[in-house]
Amino acid sequence: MKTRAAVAFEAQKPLEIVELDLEGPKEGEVLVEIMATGICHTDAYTLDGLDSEGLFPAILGHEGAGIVREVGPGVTSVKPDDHVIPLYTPECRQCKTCLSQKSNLCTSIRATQGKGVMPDGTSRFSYKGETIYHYMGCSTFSNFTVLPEIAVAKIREDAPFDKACYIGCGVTTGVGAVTNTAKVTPGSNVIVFGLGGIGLNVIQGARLVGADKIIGVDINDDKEEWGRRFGMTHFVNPRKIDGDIVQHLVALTDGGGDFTFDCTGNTNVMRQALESAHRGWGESIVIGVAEAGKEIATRPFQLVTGRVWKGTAFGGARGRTDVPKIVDWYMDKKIEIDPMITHTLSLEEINKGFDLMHEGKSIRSVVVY
Ligand code: NAD
Ligand code: AHE
Ligand code: ZN
Repeated sequence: MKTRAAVAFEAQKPLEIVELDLEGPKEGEVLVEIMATGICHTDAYTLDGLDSEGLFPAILGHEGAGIVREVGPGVTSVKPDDHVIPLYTPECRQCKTCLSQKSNLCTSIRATQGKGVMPDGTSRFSYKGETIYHYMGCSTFSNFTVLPEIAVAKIREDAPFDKACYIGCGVTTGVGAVTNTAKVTPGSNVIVFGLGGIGLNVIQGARLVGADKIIGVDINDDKEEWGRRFGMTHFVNPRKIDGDIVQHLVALTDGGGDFTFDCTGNTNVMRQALESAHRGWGESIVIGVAEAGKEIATRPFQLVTGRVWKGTAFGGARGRTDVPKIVDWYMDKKIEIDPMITHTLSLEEINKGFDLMHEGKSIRSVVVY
């Protein structure tokens, strides 16, 4: 069949809207009509050529919601007309990691996913006979995409696609980092570095679990109002304080944050986040994705004196199990999504979504097909 998609033909070039060829679902796969997709900073990072796994030409996008239109042989867990969210972290329920119940990092298809192909080693997308790679197993910047059955979460049908798509990455990552990874306890002091599409969800997650001080740190003053809107109690712009940001935050929290989160992807900020965690017990969670070749550093003394450095992917969520629950939280108004979707665009306008993100003018842009 044909599908309309925004294709990343090369790094650092705008996406091009073209009609391309899509093969139907094979065994264990489903064809999904994507109804809406968010644009996450990770899409921009890959398009900018900063992803060590980045492949071109590819169809980016990993934050979508849509409808199953066809299923391949052997598919049992979803059927045509089901509403689904694609999962870049699938849940096979059979691999060592899924069975361990210790992590959400299902390994069953990770190797082929990182190579831009389906589990059988081939791509379903082509343009003028040339292979186009899948991205993060999702490729939601295409109106139709093919996904492994284990990489879709069935969701309730009354959830609006243009909001539910954000649960495909940003919402789940931010809220889940608080509830699943850090397990933030009521009354904790929390410090969030980077108040974008992820950081604001960490803030609303911290509010949800009853954190005490919720301190937001961002170099963009416009983010103060956004942070306060979702529960932030204090705002710090590191460029506007006298002296060192870590000392400033340690003083503000009487010793450091019980939990700190990096939502910037900047390795210097990751160090600041670790070092502003409380001596003896503070935990710092890396959410941001750093560009290829970057490394983190700190004095080992920071860990010797009890701070814990952790990371999280997709907020530690087991997609098929947890994503439908997060959709319920949204529909039951336990968490907010609508105000964070600052821009709704057509597929033709998708490059504007990337510009708005780079200019710090959007929280989330959503493309509606
Ligand atoms: P975004 O562009 O919406 O937000 C980033 C924010 O960080 C902006 O508000 C920006 O002003 C702020 N910032 C930049 N440099 C800063 C600095 N030095 N100090 C303080 N603030 C600074 O991006 P996003 O969509 O929120 O994504 C944030 C990061 O999370 C990215 O690295 C993205 O790739 C990553 N991410 C990771 C996961 C995961 O599963 N681990 C999931 C989604 C996104
Ligand atoms: N491809 C990069 C790694 C990128 C990365 O860490 N991705 C996160 C999700 S970001 C969503 O916006 C993730 O899920 N990581 C776990 C995984 O298995 O990819 C690189 O460095 O090669
Ligand atoms: Zn993302």
